[in-house]
Amino acid sequence: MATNPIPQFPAGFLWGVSTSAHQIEGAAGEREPSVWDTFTAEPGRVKDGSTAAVACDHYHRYREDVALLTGLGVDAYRFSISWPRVNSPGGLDFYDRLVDELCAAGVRPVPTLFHWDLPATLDWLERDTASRFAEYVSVVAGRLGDRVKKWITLNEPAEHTLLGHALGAHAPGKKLLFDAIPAAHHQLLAHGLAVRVLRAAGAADIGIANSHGPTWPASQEPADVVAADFYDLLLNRLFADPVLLGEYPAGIGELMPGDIGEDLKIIGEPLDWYGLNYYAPSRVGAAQGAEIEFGGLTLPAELPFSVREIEGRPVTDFGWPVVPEGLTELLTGFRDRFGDRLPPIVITENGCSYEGIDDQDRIAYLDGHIRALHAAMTAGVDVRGYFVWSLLDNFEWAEGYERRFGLVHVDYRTLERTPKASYGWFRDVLRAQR
Ligand code: GBH
Repeated sequence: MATNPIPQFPAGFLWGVSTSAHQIEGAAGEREPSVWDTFTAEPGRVKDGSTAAVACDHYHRYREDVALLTGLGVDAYRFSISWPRVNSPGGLDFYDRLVDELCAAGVRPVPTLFHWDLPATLDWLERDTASRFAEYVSVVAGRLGDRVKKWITLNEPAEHTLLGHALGAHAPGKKLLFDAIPAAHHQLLAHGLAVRVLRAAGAADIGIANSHGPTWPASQEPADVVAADFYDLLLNRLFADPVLLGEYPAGIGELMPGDIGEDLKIIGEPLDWYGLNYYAPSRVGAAQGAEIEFGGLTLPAELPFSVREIEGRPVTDFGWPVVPEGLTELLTGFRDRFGDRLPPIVITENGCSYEGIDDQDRIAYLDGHIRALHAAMTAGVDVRGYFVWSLLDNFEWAEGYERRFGLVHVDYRTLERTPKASYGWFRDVLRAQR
């Protein structure tokens, strides 16, 4: 591990950690069901057969978790608000208490309004879900807007579309391949409507958390280059272009439901900042005409690309390669592509899964990525914050509890929290920045 100190970031740079409601809260009986409750109840959907009924029991232990944030010394905490909980009696009271606790601790609350736990009665393939979302956002903003200043509309509509609606690996478990595209459009529309609702409620610090990574062609063979470009279109441009430019990339608009001209104006509402979740780049080549197992997923043979291994790199427990300079490339690439249409960036997630409490691998991962971020800033990219995924080990979706992303270890029998070596390391990094 590098021993030279991490370079100094500008004053006011926002340091934080992230979580999401379904992954940590538990107390599933105290809210309406979400699509994830329905999905995890079906046998074989989650690798270890677990559900998030209890998870980290954060719903009952949030005070202890806020104390962990204070101990860490972060400026901000990114969490998500569960829409099914807000729909339930007393649900909004929980977020009210959490926000109060954070404010009292001097930690800025940064809620995400949707992180994949859609109420079980709703469906992103229905356009009306976007309007329902706007109504829900208005209720939340009305209650929390006096204390919450920084808002995130959606988390990773790309993953929620791809994994949840195209491949069936996540809730709601639909395997529609390209027929999943309307679910992307309706989430993006929900994003734009939410921006308008938040603006009307006086919010002036609004972003989205989109998942992005550089796409590297497997070779310079035309078939590989074309396939990689298509993958980049689906995972990166399909979700960045409408938000930042108010238009879909060429070739995609035609797949969208109906006349979307007005929708694009809504989706392209200007943002105060753009959130990027970065984990790893992807190496992509031509389709191989067969199913492939990759990164915990089974990719069907019908896809017009194949995802390949990035060789010669350490990998996390999840099998994802560790490529810190991919973050520099991603950031400079965004700056070059979007120019003055790009608002300031915040890294809303970055992290890795490793076992163990003496997690030197996680320290090395974070150290490398924070330096790579600094390099992008030195190259002129305007980045205003960095959030580690995640504060706690938690329910890692289809992987259940087997993947541990936390700076804090959670014993799922006793629910005891134990700070890992990386927690102490990050605390010291933050102290050195003051
Ligand atoms: C995020 O998704 C989620 O927002 C969060 O809830 C989740 O817990 C966290 O990340 C960890 O998974 O196989 O090398 O090509 C992350 C989406 C999709 C990013 C798969 C990395 C594959 C890397 N991820 N992608 S690789």
